[in-house]
Amino acid sequence: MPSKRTNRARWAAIAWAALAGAVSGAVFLAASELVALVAAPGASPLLAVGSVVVDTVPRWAKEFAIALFGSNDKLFLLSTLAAGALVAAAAAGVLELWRRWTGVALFAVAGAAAVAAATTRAAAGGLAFLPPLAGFVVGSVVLGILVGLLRRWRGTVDAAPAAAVDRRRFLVLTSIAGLAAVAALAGARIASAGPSSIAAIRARLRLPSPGSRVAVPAGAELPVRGISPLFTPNADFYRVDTALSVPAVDPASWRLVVDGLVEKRVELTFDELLGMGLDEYAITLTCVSNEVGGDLVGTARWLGVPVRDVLALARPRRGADMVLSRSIDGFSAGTPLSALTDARRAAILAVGMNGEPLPLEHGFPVRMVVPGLYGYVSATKWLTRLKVTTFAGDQGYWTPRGYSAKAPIKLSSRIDTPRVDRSLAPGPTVIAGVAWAQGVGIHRVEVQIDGGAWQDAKLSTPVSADTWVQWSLPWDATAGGHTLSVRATDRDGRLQEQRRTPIAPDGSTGWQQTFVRVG
Ligand SMILES: Nc1nc2c(c(=O)[nH]1)N[C@H]1C(S)=C(S)[C@@H](COP(=O)(O)O)O[C@H]1N2
Ligand SMILES: [Mo]
Repeated sequence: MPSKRTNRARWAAIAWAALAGAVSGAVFLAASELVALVAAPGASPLLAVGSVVVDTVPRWAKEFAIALFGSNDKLFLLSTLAAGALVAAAAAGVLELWRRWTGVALFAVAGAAAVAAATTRAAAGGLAFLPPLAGFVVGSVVLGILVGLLRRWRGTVDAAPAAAVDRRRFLVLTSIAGLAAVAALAGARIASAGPSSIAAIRARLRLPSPGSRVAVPAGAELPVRGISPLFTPNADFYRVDTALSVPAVDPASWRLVVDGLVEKRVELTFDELLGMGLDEYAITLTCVSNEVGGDLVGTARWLGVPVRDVLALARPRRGADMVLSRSIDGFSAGTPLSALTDARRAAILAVGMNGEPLPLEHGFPVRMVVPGLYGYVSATKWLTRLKVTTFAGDQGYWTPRGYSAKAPIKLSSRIDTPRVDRSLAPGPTVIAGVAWAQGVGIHRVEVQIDGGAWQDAKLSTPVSADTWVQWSLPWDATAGGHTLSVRATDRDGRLQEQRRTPIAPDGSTGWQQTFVRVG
């Protein structure tokens, strides 16, 4: 029967082995991040595996992460993956102590999975296999050394002088490896978060001035504190995409390919696209994931070229009814061909946003913007290809993941102020917000206070039918709790749908209701 003492010693050895494994795992990750930094940007195992997770998680998991963490959902995913990797690495340490090479074998499985993930990404270069491979080699060597030292230390009698030496060797080497891994990981993060060469190229880029600018009529902006500005500043514009790291696309090597069901395959450079003539368009962009009252909506002055001008160069064939736009990172959106060729609809390839080149996170150097269609079926960022095709033969990224193939933006309205989370003093105040009905325009916005009569709000002068309008209603707020509701009617006389429906499969409906406490 093993004594208490040997039992305790066994558990101590297992704990040390787990630590050695976790440290070796950190070294694995750090080595691959460093190699990724120089040899194959974007092929970091964590990012590559994370991207595979993003592409394969069920819809409810994605919605849960966004609901819980908002724009931090990516950080949450990467932290979870890193934590999982360290736990697995600790297990590899214990395995390696139990039997030589078994821990290394576990590292090999992880490395192979990471190589598979990195090399199958849409943007993968020829060296994408290198970072995970380098990580595996360095991580396994460290694992072998640390567990070897641990064996020698635990194999000797505790009191023997040799044990003290082996113990010190193990502890010193484990600490050094751990600290080096943490330093390298932090360094790699800082280096990849710092201003990239593409950010510098963007900063130097001067776009030609537009042939026409957005005309902002008098009264387009209501002077109400707390209301959404007519044009959302780039820094505040919502961001939604599947990219764990922002794709770096150099305009000098950027090409747009137009192919598929066309008379002539067309390839355009960035300068050729700019040469087609740029105009400015005020368009409200909306995400299908926007809950009623949510903030995944924004308006910008987009600078761009009509998509129909580019399609005209390629001459779509009869029978085509969809354009599959593709991003450098593999995302794709299926847009009705008719929405892109319709001369009354300003579907554009945008290069500028609110007077600047597109920010990197918003699709630099070229993205699509189509008024009236949710972003996932139209607004492809980091655009590289337009494939003229059919709905019968092709699908955009989100269609097999539970969202409709076609998704016009639903008429909606939002209360910006007063806000649930701010206290309000009794007395005269203003209830205000925004409303949108792209392509049609807003006819009326009504507000209901505490279940009373619906009251007409004042509307701002619309910039265009594709732009949201602001609305406001003066209110003499009395002390106590109040319920505020809003609903809009479009210029075709259609009232905003009252029934609450979820965002999937084609956008939320319902009237926003908020509760405010006055006094
Ligand atoms: N390459 C790429 N483009 C994309 C997406 C994406 O995941 N990848 N998401 C789309 C979605 S769902 C929306 S709502 C808009 C959001 O654009 P924004 O991030 O500039 O606001 O981009 C669209 N374009
Ligand atoms: Mo979206």
